[in-house]
Amino acid sequence: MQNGALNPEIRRELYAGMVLIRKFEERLIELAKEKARVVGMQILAVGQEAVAAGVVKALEPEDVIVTNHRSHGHLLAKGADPKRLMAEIMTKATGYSKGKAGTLHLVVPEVNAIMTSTIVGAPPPLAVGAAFAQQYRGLPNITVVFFGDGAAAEGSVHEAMNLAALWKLPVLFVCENNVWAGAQCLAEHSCIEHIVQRAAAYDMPGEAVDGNDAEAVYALSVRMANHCRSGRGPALIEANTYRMRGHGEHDHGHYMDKAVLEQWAGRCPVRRLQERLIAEGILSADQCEAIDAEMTAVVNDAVAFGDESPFPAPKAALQDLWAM
Ligand SMILES: Cc1ncc(C[n+]2csc(CCOP(=O)(O)OP(=O)(O)O)c2C)c(N)n1
Ligand SMILES: [Mg+2]
Repeated sequence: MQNGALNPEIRRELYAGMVLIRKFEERLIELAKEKARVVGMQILAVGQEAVAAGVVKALEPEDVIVTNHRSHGHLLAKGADPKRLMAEIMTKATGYSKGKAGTLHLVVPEVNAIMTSTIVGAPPPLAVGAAFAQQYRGLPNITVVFFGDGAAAEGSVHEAMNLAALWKLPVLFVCENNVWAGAQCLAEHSCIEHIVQRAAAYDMPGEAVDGNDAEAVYALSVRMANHCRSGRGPALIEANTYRMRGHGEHDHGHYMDKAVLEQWAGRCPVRRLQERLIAEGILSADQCEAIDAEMTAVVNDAVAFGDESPFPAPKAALQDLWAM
């Protein structure tokens, strides 16, 4: 169990982890502009890296994560190999699901990232199932589920919270409140501004956090993960952040207010942590540049690996099928 203390090593790892996610997704922005380079929607979490980095840093390797359509950062933070992740996003045979899942159905069982469901509201019930298995088997692990502010309005999420609380399941619900659900903002579909208020209805602890502050997210996540691990049932974190791009790269977000976007750009989680670590002498500017170069190289290698890999053979469509 971690104690949540922010030692220099953890702080540097939080920073490096966010830089990797940012570089990986910035490259996807470029690739999405190229015809047929990446297939399907590219749904990115640029500007939301602190949530992925901070929450996952609080976990043990055997802890499970279940995620949604905005999943790249969660999976990279959990330890997915950037090469195989990029290959899957490029639908190549060397990807995690042999190129059959693509970006929207990513799974990385090796790191216990067992499911990405793009059905809005589906991940929480799946997480309840995974947590039930952990409890039933007497495992010391927890399941974390990431879902959006839009998903929070789905009935399935309420059922999942109720059952998890009733059965005291080790589920950490993480609502990544980025204010938007497609082209709809929170005020249009929710009578409350803060999803965390819902925790009381299920008799579980709930706390909101600045979702653009990786260190704050980490500290709260350790506390909440320890609660879930102790057998006292689920907990809810609301990480307040902002969607900095359209819903996906196909969406130019014309309905978003540029002034608000600019305000949030000023709270970039990567730059904020960089400035803090430099000011406190935890990292030098040169070390930050070295991390930048290292992560750029990791992403370059991932793209090269994807480019060099073949598409799945047509006959692969008939393999790995499961029928009752
Ligand atoms: C059941 C269902 N309804 C609608 C959609 C279409 N859809 C995909 S993502 C999305 C918005 C989800 O918003 P939120 O949960 O806040 O996540 P965010 O996209 O902001 O990360 C919608 C409506 C879907 N995939 N599944
Ligand atoms: Mg949202």
